[in-house]
Amino acid sequence: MSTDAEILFEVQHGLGLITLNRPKALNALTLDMIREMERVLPAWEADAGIKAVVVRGAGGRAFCAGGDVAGLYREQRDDPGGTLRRDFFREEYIINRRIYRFRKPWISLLDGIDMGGGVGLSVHGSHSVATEKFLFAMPETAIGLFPDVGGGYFLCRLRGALGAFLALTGHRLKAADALWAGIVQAHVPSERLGDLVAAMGDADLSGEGARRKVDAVIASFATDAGAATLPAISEEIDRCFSAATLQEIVTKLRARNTDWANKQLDVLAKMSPTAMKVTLEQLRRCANRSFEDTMTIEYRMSQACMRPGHDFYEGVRAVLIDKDQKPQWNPPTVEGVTAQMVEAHFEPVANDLVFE
Ligand code: QUE
Repeated sequence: MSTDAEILFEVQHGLGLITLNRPKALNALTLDMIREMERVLPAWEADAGIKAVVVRGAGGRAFCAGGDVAGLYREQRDDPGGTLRRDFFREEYIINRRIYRFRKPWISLLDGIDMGGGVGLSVHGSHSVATEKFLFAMPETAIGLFPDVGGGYFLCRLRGALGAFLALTGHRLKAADALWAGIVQAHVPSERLGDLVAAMGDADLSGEGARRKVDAVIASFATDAGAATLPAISEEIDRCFSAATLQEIVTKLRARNTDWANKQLDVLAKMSPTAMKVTLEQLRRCANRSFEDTMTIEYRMSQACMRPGHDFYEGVRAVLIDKDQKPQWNPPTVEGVTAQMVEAHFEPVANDLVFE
């Protein structure tokens, strides 16, 4: 096994161990990494010698910062006829669904940044463990995208309007808040993760109760994550972010005129107006849908975001390429985003992603 590969696969003590290995890019997910997972995971799921999958990030800073959106940007610029923008989202969402439906424990060790595409590799599995270095966000509206990788599934299932709040603002959560939200199941100190994996390798995880057995092993390493901050703002979040339209959310935040509400208005003012309206419509359409239906909707949305001139390219340029942090959104205001522009993100595409 070469250790300069972007993703590493090992089998140890009956555990399938995946290491995302692009530490300089915070382990951002490439199509090659996705394809390697799709090559290995069906075999691991069928292999009676593998009792669970453990996934982690190399380098000590990140689990996974997201999808390789810079790669998508470069293709649009240098190779407009390329197929990466078509294939990347399709194959990524197929992996997200494979994790959601995986018939063995899927245990994510979240020892650092877990954002966007990283969340899609962790939150749909059976167990997510966060350390003191854990940092969660769905930050896509900052780059003109929407919270994909099944954001339409798990965000809709968070309490109250928390999902809409996280999706629109990209608000970051540490372990205590992620526990409170139900996004992770335990806090374990970073220095204990090696022992946790060893204990998982020693454990008998066979049979029906595998999930509970993994719960017990993780619980034996779990420590207090400290105080959560979300409980104190939960009522305010629900009051403002449960409104049906972006304009109403903004109106409610303005009417509050608290430090917290004004801060949220400042945050929203930086995000793509199109992406925010599309995201609210995503959450509305995905509510109470199956995982598979959600991914079909999100695939259509992803392809709309890849069309030339979409805010996505301007967002990636401003945040990751030129790093000027000054995207020029088009349209520049929420009022300029028409219903027709939003609707265009939900229309069927030529190569629709449909699960039987
Ligand atoms: C929104 C995003 C992403 C982002 C920043 C945003 C995202 C993503 C990255 C990222 C970060 C560091 C890297 C890298 C990519 O940043 O999805 O290659 O080294 O992958 O505001 O959605």
